[in-house]
Amino acid sequence: MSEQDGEGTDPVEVRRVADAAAHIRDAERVVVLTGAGISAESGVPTFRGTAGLWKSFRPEELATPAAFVRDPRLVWEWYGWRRALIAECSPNAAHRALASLALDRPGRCTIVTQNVDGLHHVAAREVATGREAATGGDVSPEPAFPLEVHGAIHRDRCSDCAFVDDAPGPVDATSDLGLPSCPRCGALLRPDVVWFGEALDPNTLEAAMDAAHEADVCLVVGTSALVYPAASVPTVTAAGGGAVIEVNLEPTPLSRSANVSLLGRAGDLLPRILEAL
Ligand code: BJW
Ligand code: ZN
Repeated sequence: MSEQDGEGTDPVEVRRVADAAAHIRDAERVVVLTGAGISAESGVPTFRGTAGLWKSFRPEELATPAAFVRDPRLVWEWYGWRRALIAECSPNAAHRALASLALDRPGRCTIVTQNVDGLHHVAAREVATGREAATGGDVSPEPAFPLEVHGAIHRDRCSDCAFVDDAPGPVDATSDLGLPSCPRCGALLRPDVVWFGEALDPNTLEAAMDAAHEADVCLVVGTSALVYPAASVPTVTAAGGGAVIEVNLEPTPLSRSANVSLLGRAGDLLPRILEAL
């Protein structure tokens, strides 16, 4: 769609939005895979691309277990900066559209997110609260809570034992003494995220792959689809005969094989797909 066409008037895009909606409408089960692009319009930086985090920071110095062993203060400084940035961000129209989709299909729509920002959770609570106010009845946000396959940045976990908890507050990374330590075993705490070379939580990954396997449609939003095993979610659905719908600003390795590929902002396109259901 060119700018002068105005939103939603490009005939190819209008047809693709309708096709995407038809796939979702006809599906018994839907799995959604989201990546950093869905939170970009909320102000959370993506990883790859011209404005991505990896342009300014080297992943192997910050997002690997070896980096944490080598320089925990540097890693904590980076995560402290990202925690503070994310704390100022709110869900956008794309998060809310997906929360609505999942709340409308309890048990039949699973959101799998690679994001560690927690914005899907916030959107689920907001949309459920809005529905409670409108209906006067109880609406649980739980069906819209995502499987967070790369963890959650607002939690700490022990680098040695199984201790995990919400982070109590900012970390002072200016000295080794300021770094948080485990109340159980004394080892260093680290952010509860999955770094390169680390295994994903097996139960969360199994639930994601089961949802991908059972789904008739996989909706893929705002991911470069480069990082495995999360990038397998759409291929698992496709291998079982399901359709893949992709929403991204630019083409990805998935685009050519996707049944519907929509190029544009998730915050514009997802509400339109939902409206067309
Ligand atoms: C918009 C938009 C808008 C923008 N609207 N769209 C070769 C070498 C080394 C390793 C490997 C290798 N081959 C495979 C591996 C394994 C590796 C991997 O996949 N590497 C590839 C990069 C090659 N994977 C792993 O290491 C994983 N673990 C593993 O495999 O374990 C095996 C094991 C088993 C048993 C024992 C031990 C090990 C773990 C991967 C962990 C990834 N971690 C990170 C950091 C998380 C923590 C943190 O946040 O700090 O996860 S890396 C980073 O990438 C982050 C993301 O979740 C992940 C995916 O990125 P995402 O979400 O796709 O973001 P971008 O930026 O790439 O894309 C954004 C997209 O949005 C773009 O396409 C834009 O166009 C689009 N967009 N604005 C719509 N408004
Ligand atoms: Zn511990």
